[in-house]
Amino acid sequence: MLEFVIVSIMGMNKRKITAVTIFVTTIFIFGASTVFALSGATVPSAESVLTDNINDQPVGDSAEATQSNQEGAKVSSTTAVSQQAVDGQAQPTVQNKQVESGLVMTRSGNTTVVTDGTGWLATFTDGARTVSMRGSQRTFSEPGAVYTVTHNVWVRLLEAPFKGVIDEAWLQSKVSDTSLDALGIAMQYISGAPTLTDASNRTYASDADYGPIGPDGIRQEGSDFNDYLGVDYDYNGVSDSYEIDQLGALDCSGYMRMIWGYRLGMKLTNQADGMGVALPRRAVQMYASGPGVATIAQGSDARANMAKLQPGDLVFSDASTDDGTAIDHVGLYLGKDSAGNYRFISSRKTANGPTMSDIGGKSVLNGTGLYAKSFVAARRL
Ligand SMILES: [Ca+2]
Ligand SMILES: [Ca+2]
Ligand SMILES: [Ca+2]
Repeated sequence: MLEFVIVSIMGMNKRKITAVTIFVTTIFIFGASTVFALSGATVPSAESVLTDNINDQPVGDSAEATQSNQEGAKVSSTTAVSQQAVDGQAQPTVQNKQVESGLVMTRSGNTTVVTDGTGWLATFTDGARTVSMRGSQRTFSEPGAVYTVTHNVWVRLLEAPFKGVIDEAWLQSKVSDTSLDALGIAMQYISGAPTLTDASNRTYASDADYGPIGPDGIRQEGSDFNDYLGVDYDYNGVSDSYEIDQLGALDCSGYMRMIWGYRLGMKLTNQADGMGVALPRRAVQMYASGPGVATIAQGSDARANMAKLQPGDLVFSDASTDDGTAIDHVGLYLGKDSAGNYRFISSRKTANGPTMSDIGGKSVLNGTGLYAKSFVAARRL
């Protein structure tokens, strides 16, 4: 790891050296295996998290995307844009340009890929707020994990779903941003993660449980982000009280709401229908009506489309027959692991919380494990 960092510094400009230096310091202090569970991140207060109305339902549309190659020749193509996330106001127009910064934008399907002199820099997806971008190389691991995930992809959130126009100032600011991204935040809840508290001494990250053990001896679902925090949460005037026996616990969908909602500020709802703008409580609802776009649609051959996945995508499984063929599990795709498998992280009963290890089923989408066989869909928020 150290060798990599030194090589990187030699090839970087001054601003990036600063970012990498911070990274190196973190490694020295904490060790590479848990570094991503430890760095600081913005922690909103419960009151500051969005509780807006979500009755401004977006209007579906499809739009014409225009692109040109580096030489300036115009190429037009029709691009299907998410019906949920595009409000029909703006027509996506991507103008490839050899800008001052040397960035080149290229349309590919429903994505816009940005490259610079070094190569791939970022990928924007029509209708999605998440942007994957190049950053320092990281290794995701947890105590006892046999397989790790190493790559240089960081996942950032746009203020609004992407409509085809790249804000270069935003992109530049995020490329040099060393604050924790969605993947880094996700690692703050794994086994062995340290307890982190906010200004009011409330624990906002730690080795999370899945839920309390029920009368049947099995860990119970039902632990949402506010149960973990021990705070009542207001949804447009309707308060959801926390349950004291679920303090410090996150079930699979509660874990996603903690990462994307409480920590990153995405809208949350207590309604079954997220209307494409808010993250509902349950996995099945997140897939059906959460923000962003379904990058792998339920009903398609999900396993044949795994190559479409990007780190940060929500991945859904129908792992239990208790609810029939409904989606019943959600995880976060991390990337290809050290064995070349499509590895994700999710909160589950057997592991008593979030894990990227093969506890209670392999945390991979390919192969013959429980979650591989039951993998049915993906959504990019
Ligand atoms: Ca609860
Ligand atoms: Ca099911
Ligand atoms: Ca745990």
